[in-house]
Amino acid sequence: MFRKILRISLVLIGSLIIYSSKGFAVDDPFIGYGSGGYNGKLMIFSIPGLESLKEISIGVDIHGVVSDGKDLFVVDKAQNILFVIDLSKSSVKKDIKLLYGFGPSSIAVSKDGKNVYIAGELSGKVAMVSIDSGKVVTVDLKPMPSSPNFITITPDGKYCLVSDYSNNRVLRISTSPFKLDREIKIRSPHGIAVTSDGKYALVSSKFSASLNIVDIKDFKVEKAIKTGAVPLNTVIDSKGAFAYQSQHGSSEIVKIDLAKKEIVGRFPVKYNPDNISISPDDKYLLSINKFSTGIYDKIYSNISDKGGIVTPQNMEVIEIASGKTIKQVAVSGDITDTIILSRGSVKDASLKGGGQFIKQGGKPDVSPKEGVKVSYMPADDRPPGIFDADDGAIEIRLKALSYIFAPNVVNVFKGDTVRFIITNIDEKSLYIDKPDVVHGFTINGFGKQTDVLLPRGVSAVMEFKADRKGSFDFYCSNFCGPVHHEMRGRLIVE
Ligand SMILES: [Cu+2]
Repeated sequence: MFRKILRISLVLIGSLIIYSSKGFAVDDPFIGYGSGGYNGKLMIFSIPGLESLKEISIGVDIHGVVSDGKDLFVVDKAQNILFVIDLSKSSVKKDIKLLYGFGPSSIAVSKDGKNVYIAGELSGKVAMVSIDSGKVVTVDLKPMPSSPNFITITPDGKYCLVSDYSNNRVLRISTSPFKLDREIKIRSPHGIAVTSDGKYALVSSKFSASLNIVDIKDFKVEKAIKTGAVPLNTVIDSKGAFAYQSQHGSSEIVKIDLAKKEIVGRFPVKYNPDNISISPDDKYLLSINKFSTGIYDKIYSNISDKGGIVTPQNMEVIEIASGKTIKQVAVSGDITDTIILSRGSVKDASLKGGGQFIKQGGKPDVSPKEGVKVSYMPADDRPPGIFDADDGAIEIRLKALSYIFAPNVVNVFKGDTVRFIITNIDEKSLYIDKPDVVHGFTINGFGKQTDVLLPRGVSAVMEFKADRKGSFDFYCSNFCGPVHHEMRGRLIVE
């Protein structure tokens, strides 16, 4: 009798959970899309409820998400591929190979969806890709080396605007003919948003702590507004009245009145936001927060039985009118970019509610591996360098710290078995006293063999064959702080 009652109660509780979670998602008017970074996924979720609707495994390190209203476009920074995703089915319908070593990090799409423009952070190039023919044309951002890591397009489609952190400049590139047109000096530029009338570009300057209002036609800074600490990204509402800028250092979103060109509000977030997006009705802000220190301690606490603390990043939805956080969830991966579309415009019956992002006690979700076994060992305290191991492998003992790899140039021969032993050696300073400052390690061109997380207290070990000659950039693939993008090095296979 008791068992029967228990069983009936469990069924009732179960159906209540399913009912309420389904109802919640159906009620949500918007759908958010996030490129998941190192988990290789496209994450699809409801707004404002932040219920997971679907996750699609696409590649290795997924960045940039834009839409022409029909399709979605994302890039794989580790594999140099542009993916086209059918919005009505939420599935990949086309992939276009970019150049060897291109290292795409950000994308923009023309209004008609015919051309996609891609910033090649690792190669210093910008590409124009014709979606129908798959033809790729590139321009070099001279003088090299340059590091274009953010790109956007003007509403008339005439120009792409690109941030280059290596040369402290923002470039204007004309789309027809596709060539470098003008440049302007802005210190440590990051995200760019363009007003809907196409007059102004709002450029975040990370280390000048400002929002630069750039007149696009004359291509000069009209005004720089001091906003916060380490501003990264900006969005503008649909009426062009207000802009919102994420302050990575001071953990807030700043609201700017564009007519008055002054700050009119501040929304605290937990913690250290990067990408932000706004719902089409201007009611909700979505903040991608890179650190969750103390909020989700029970999730990802140990990456392996050897230890190594990882805590997940999170997404936070703010209701703009009240300034209140209405939902916050832990997320898998390192979400790099997001967009929000209205539910009615997507029309995909395969998107269902009831999904959960991360369960308590869950493990971090990294992209699938090929031809390599990744393991973790207690932190390796031997000096860094390149050594011949007793078993014939080339052993590369690499140290990762904010914001460099040592050594940052690694030479091997084709055919070598390379064994990377990578250790996060960060100690206390700036952000680093947060236990969740975790680096990542991914080699462009060897993405399926690498793409690992590097928490403190353990060393990641991965062994694979260097089966191709060439120069391959490696980079930190998990957001670790203000200079995260600059944490790079090179594997040379001779
Ligand atoms: Cu890092």
